[in-house]
Amino acid sequence: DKSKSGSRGALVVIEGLDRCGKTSQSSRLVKNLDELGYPAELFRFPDRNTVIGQMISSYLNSDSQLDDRTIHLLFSANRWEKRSLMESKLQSGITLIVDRYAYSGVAFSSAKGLDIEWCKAPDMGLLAPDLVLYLDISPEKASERGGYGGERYEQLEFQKKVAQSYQVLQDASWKIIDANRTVEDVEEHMRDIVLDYVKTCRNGKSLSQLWL
Ligand code: FDM
Repeated sequence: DKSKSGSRGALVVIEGLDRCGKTSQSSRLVKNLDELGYPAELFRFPDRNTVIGQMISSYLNSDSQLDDRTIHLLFSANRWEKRSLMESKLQSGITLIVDRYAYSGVAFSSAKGLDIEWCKAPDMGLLAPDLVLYLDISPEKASERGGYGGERYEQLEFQKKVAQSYQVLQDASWKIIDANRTVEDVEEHMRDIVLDYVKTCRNGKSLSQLWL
């Protein structure tokens, strides 16, 4: 029974380097789950629609300058401001597909040289994902995909450091997806994995907190 009452949705995070295909795969995943009768919604961080999100957006476009710790805390605050909304959606049975999360926060800031434990601290206590899908592609290959846009972090040397930082963050909730395959192959693979988790969460797996 797909509309089982009282059962929660799954919290699924999609991570990876810029140009790995995260954003289009996240939308396809939401559509696929919906079509199979499992309600799903897309979240994306940074969420540029809030006041904090607008400060982040202006920083990413280089319209403003902020020191590394300040922008790190804004990215984290941008997740905290969505926490209760996310929790209520999950509790109402909606699966959330989240395009970037705290792992991006730590990977990008620690790639600048900030201490990793310092980077993790502000995100401790956010909702922990049931599953993290890491779309794995080499920094070189990502940079060839239609080229980078003009945003602050879209440079090969920096993306190489981000890839190394991501490696340190992997834990038991991660699955590595080979993102070098066709869009359709990646889509199908992700859908199958996520369906498993959606079913597990419906059967009563409880929500936990990140990095505590
Ligand atoms: N980014 C994203 C961070 O540096 N920290 C964060 O916490 C998050 C969520 O912002 F370069 C970086 C990653 C990326 C940039 O992301 C904007 P999108 O996915 O291109 O909007």
